[in-house]
Amino acid sequence: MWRSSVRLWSVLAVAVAAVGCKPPAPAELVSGDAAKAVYVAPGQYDEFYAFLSGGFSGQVTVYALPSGRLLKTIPVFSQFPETGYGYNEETKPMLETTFGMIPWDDTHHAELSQTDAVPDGRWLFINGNNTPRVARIDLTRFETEEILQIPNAAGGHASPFTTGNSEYIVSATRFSVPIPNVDVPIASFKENFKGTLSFIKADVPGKMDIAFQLLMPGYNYDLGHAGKGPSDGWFFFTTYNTEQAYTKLELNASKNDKDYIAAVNWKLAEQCVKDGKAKAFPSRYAHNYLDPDSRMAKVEYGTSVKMLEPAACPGVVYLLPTPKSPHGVDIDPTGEYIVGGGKLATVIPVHSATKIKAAIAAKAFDGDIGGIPVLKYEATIGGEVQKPGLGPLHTEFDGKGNAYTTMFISSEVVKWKLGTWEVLDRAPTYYSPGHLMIPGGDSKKPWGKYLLAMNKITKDRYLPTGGELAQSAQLFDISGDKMKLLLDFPTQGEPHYAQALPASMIKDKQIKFFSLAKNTNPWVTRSEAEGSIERKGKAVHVKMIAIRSHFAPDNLEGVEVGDSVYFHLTNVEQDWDILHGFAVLGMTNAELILQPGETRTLLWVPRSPGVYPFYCTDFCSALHQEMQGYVRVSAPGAHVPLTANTSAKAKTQVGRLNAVPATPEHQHGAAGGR
Ligand code: K7E
Ligand code: CUA
Repeated sequence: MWRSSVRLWSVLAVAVAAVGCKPPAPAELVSGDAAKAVYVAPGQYDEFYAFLSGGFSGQVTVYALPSGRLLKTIPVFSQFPETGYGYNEETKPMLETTFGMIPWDDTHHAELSQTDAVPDGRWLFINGNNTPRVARIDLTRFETEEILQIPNAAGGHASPFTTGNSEYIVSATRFSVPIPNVDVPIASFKENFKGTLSFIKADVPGKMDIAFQLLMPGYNYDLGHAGKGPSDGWFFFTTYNTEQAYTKLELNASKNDKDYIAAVNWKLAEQCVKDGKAKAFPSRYAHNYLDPDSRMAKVEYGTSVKMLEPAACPGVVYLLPTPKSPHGVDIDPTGEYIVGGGKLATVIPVHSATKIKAAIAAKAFDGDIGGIPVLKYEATIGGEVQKPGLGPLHTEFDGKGNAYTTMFISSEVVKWKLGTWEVLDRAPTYYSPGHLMIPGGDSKKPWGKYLLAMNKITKDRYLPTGGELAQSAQLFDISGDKMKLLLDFPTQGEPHYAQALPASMIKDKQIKFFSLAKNTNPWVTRSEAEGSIERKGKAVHVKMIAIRSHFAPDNLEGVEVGDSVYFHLTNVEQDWDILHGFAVLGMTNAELILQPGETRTLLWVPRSPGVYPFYCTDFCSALHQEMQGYVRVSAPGAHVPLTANTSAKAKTQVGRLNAVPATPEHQHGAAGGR
């Protein structure tokens, strides 16, 4: 959600008051065949997967379109009880940062990986907005596999937009801060505060890293998009607060008639970095990676980044004046047009890639800022959409020469024509849309059949649910000349951006289970005979299997109050969708959920003597309710023999003190610099 000026908010307040009293959309607004258009009969599949940012939930939600059915939540920057992400020892390291473990962040922009500027179905990227991070989600597992922290940044909002072959994804600092971040007076903003634009190597799983950072003037950076076609090799970022205000921004950052879109020549930046023009800049940041075989996450810390100053690489960045506090910057499928979403502007300004290049060649400059040339507005502007509506934010494209822009204040989606700039159609939304999404709508080849508007206000759209109402998305058919509203559906968290692709691209690539043979978790238990209980000082390690419909071992004795009990469970099923759960009475770190073939570990420190039952929490068979066991906990020093009722072979290992592999915690603590 973007922040805006007092004026805007007062306009908004009026707008909201007005829309707030509106009755629900009259039936005529939805044409007779709308229900049929979104009805997916039982047993049928939808046409698209849509990945919605969960906003302040820190997650990604997966919906099917056109039905609007929720398929899954993918946890990314927040712990998630449905999968145990961030609770079990294997995935806790995913949430590690240089500030410690952060169990909750805010996600804004889902971004599919691309090949030749078209979504390719390999990965989905998403940003952590508060403590700047980017994540990679693997689309064969629907699981977060990698998270990289961005140093020298605060608020990773213009993120994680991708270059055409996902060579890089980017993250721009939202807030300028002292870089390095040291103790200075806030009033020294103009001297000491800077922004950074980070380019992140993203095309090799496990190897995400900061390729370089570009040091920028102390503005706020908002959104970005990569060029393509004639703008290939360039990356565009919106700025606001070019006033460099540090207090009462809603007033003080809305004074300038124009702010800038920063055009970064990333291929030149790459060359300058290769030529040694970037300086090593000591920086600490976490890189977390979930190995697909062991299914264990590890943290490594980076110690330095390459910082490129524009002065050291002339031509690497230009500023394009753009009215007014621009939010989105969106590039049309041909790559010729760069659309600014000037949220306080009265027009939608569109820069032309051809004109930008000509203006650079002709040095059509209006001075410079800290050595960064400012191009003349008239020299780069390709056109303006007149009277588009109020509060333009974000634009996507249908691949047929049309653009669609959300109007936050006038609560509508406006369709307009690229090149002639004429407004073709308007469709009301309910209410105050932020982002909109057309499958592939920011790429070279949009699948321009549907448009999803993600709205900020839902009063009167659904059955009320207390002080907070369901979040909302609205689906439009855009296959004809006029947009047709098809469906409202509720969403989780606050959806900002989303991306979608045809289901056929990834549905047959889904893994069905994890191979037990390939499971390299040091605590894997592949058969009942391998189950065991072992003590090493105060640590007790239990190796246990789960299978329909029992745990083995299922009776444990010899545990003492104050022990650190590690339950290492392996689900030995090798069959699609057969999960088991594991929960122990009084266990403070909650539960485990185990996908077939994987090992998961839970740490439990019992606080009082007694006998504690455990059971399976995922209904797995007719005898699921029989899937249970007991742990006996004795007083410290009671010396009850350590036993587990598995096979004879397993019992011979009971009490063994040596040759205990490191716990996941030890491993992650031992991870060094890189
Ligand atoms: Cu417009 Cu964070 Cu992309 Cu919200 S942002 S809407
Ligand atoms: Cu295993 Cu229920």
